[in-house]
Amino acid sequence: MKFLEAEFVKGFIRMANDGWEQGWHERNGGNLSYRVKEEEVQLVRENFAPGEWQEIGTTVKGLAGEYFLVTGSGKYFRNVAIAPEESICMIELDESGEKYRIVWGLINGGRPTSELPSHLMNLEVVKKKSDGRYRVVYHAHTTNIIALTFVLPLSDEVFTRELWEMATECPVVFPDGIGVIPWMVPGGKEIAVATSEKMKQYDVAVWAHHGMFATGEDFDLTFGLMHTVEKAAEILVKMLSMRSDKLQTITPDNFRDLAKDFGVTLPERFLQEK
Ligand code: 2HA
Ligand code: ZN
Repeated sequence: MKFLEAEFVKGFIRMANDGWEQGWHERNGGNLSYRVKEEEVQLVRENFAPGEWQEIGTTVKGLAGEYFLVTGSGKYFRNVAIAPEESICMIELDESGEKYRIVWGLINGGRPTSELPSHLMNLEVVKKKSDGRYRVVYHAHTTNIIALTFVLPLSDEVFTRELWEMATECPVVFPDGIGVIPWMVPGGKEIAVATSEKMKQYDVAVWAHHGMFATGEDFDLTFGLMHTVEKAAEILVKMLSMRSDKLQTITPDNFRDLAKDFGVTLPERFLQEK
């Protein structure tokens, strides 16, 4: 099968374009990765032209030998749908989990996303916590979440509770809450370790003054998660722009009732009286 005709490739490209259309990917901002299923690898294997092995910059033993579809470093989400073979690539990891090689894409040269260590360390952690179901990691420069990192305390509890209060669906969509990481230099192992620590517990991590990471089983769930959190952040920004306090809101007991009816568990540490 031609590489670009495979459904998983089409889904990846559509998600990248959806993020561009949301305004989350100025210039080369953001990156996306997908842990490819074994049967999907077989579908497109005839297109592979393996390059040289390169260092990942970290070790991901739990992903050894697997294949990933990832956006390219310095490439623009705006171009993914019109020139995917220049903008994205498929990589293979070696058996030590320390090296990768490009097997398809980036035909005009380039490397996988500058955030490859964060993507792979997150994918390793979420694969483990979900018994292999989670396959997508998405990083976007979501405007309203970034704005909130200047005015809210950078705590998991505050971000989770404030965003939950902004839309009734929020605690159902991200019942585990969200993690927040203080400003760090992007692109390296240190921020990758900090983010993957948060991902053991949450499906969303906020990078202060930078953006967000979201993870999930497939493109719909992961894009939907990013979209829901950012929409809640937009409501909070609007609310705080009108006045600094709330006349009324969703209360801790409202959340407990919601949790019962929707069959989700909401940790009590997010439901403390303020
Ligand atoms: O430019 O978003 O975090 C890509 C990025 C780096
Ligand atoms: Zn970024």
